Amino acid sequence: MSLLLEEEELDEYRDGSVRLRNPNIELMDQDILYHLALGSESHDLVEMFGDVKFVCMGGTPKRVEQFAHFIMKEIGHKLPAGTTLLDISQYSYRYSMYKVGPVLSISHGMGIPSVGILLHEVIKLMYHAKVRDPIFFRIGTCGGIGLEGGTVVISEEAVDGMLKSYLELPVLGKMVRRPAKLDRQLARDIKALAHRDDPYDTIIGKTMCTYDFYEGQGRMDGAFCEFTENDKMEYLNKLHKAGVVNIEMESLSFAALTHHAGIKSAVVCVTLIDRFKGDQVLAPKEVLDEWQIRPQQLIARYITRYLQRK
Ligand code: R2B
Ligand code: URA
Repeated sequence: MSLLLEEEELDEYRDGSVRLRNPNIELMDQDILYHLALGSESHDLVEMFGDVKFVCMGGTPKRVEQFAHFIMKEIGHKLPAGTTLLDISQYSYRYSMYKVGPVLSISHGMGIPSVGILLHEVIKLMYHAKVRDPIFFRIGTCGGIGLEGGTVVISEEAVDGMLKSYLELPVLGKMVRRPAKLDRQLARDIKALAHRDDPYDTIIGKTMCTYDFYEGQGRMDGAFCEFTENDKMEYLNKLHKAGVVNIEMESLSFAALTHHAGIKSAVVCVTLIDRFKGDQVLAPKEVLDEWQIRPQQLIARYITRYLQRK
């Protein structure tokens, strides 16, 4: 039997604190956030993270380090004299995490399992640190469908490779489904920050999230391919007709787990390729690097405006 979890009542969380939905955690003597190299007893998580408002995730350690430096400049955050930005999770050898005032910048690796493990631990981190109303962003890359490389896509919802808008996870031998919902108002607010004279488009659309980069995304250049060019184009056209504008590998879990925790979230990715035109990512490295700054700039604008309003 599959279980679609109902819309939950929010009453007990009106103060904005993060909903864990796990009665076991508060009964534990300590909670080790293993993949972050942090623990609820070994670290003063309220002191270290209590002022966090924004959690920004990206695929690679390098990109999130760059984002941390970039956001530091944008919000005018000053580090104590003689200190530099530190990878807080360096000894996990799994994920990288940087803190710049109210902003956490964390790498999530590739794919649903990797981002899912991280989200469990970061959501618990928010809970232990008593953070209220955090906003989570995924800042990433994707393939576009009928979009030029360098286009910025803000996801309105995430669907899987079968166009289903929920995450499915086998738990104790039963399939658990969680709706992959993103905050539509947040998506519109981010879109409103795109500049009219930006030399690229910024759009809102549906995002397909896959379990694989090659066959799962209809690529013909993996180690295996058992379909034809026609089959592929038929599938991409079907996606396009269904309103899917981009393809990546984390949004389904990101949307489902943040929604389940009652956390506002958005996914903003830049396209590296138009999948109607090919499978291989051919743009030169300098071009790819410039494109990847675009979603960072948009989120930085959101964060800066938000902090100015405070
Ligand atoms: C986008 O890029 C990665 C694959 O190259 C994957 O993490 C994703 O979602
Ligand atoms: N990331 C993906 O998952 N797919 C692409 O085509 C490009 C980046």
